[in-house]
Amino acid sequence: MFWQKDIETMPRARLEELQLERLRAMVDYATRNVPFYAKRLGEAGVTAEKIKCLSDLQYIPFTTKDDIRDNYPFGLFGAPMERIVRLHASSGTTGKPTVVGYTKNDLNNWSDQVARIAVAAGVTEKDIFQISFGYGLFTGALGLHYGLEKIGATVIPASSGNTEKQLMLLRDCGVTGLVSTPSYALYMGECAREAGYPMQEYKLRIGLFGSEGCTPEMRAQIEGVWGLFATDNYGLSEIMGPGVSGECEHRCGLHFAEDHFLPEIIDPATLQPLPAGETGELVITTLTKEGIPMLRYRTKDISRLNYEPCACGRTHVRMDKVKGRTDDMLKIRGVNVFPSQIESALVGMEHIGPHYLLVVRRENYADTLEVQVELTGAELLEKYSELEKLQQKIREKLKSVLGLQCKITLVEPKTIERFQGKAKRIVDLRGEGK
Ligand code: DLL
Repeated sequence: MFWQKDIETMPRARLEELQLERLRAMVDYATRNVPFYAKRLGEAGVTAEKIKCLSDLQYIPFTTKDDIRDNYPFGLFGAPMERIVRLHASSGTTGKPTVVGYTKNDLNNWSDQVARIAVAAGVTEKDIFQISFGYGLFTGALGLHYGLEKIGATVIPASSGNTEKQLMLLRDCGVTGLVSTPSYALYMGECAREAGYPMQEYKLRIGLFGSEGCTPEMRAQIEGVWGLFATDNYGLSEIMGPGVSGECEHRCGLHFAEDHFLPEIIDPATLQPLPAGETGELVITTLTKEGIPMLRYRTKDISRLNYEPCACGRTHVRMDKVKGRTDDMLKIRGVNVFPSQIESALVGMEHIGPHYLLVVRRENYADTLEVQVELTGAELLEKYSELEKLQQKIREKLKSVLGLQCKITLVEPKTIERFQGKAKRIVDLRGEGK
């Protein structure tokens, strides 16, 4: 099923023509309306006329989160405030937030982009969706909200928190679709099992999960608990919010809304564009955004682009599930470690739950990685030799996946913190001399 079939299945040659046309217009728009871009592009000698093909994108300077912060709050806006109808801000916890603005056209495009990924996952107007993202400056809740309403689905703006009430709404309203982070969906599942109602009383059939990574192993657990079909969707507030890319029913990569966003992969060390098919940092240029145009925004997310045609008929490029962030990547004794690798190795192992915490320390000038893993039942705590065997098994598995010796700590059920928004799984104590 498609939301905007003509666009989603547009032949690539035509799509690329459209992108080129829009890229030129965007460079012109940014130069005329945003003094920051006028200066940056001027210094780099880039003008709309000089862009002859899509690969000329490489001459445009990058934009970073710091650029947005340095121009706080509205310095990068491309439209005057009377045309801005909504503000959002990023979920970052340090310093000033990055504020983004939307015109009416932006909101209209945004809801279509979200509707596309929802319909691609199988959502119809008959669905009743509970949105368990926090409503507020975060783009997740309102982004999904308007996209789902546009399709005609019923939307319950439950927001995050109060898990008991969430479960009551799911049951009493016959909710068929859930929007949340994958970690919260898993936590709700745990609570639902404990609440004692038969799981058959829940009617959930589709989960639209995003805003944080979710390994296939973790997804299988969520699907197992709820008996639903889950898809992954990606986005970031600096570019729009959710709806930048999302999986179709084949779940073999996230289709990018390429008529609105132009993706590239660069080497984060050399900043050079990488050839198609290589893994690196995702960089995005908005092609239609008026409120806050972004030219070559460095997302810090690690992914790969796949231009092979997809069985669903969509022609828009697929990005791999985000492997991690360049700033999430842990360097432990010279080895690059992504939390997602650890998650894949742990989830599904017998006796342990899907919740974990990574603690990095510096001891005697060497980095150490402690992996805290939660037991599913307390009975094993009594059996010391069994515990040791399990620890050994996890240690060996991680050694073979990461090539690194880790300290494994098994902790009692329900002791690792649960999150209603994005999960925080890393505690890095190296800067604290511990
Ligand atoms: O998280 C937008 C969003 C909301 C996307 C709801 C999907 C669903 P920010 O708060 O600005 O925006 O955070 C953006 O979150 O750069 C990624 O590192 C991460 N992220 C978002 N979606 C995914 C995903 C929203 N599906 C940052 N998989 C991004 C992995 C994701 N990471």
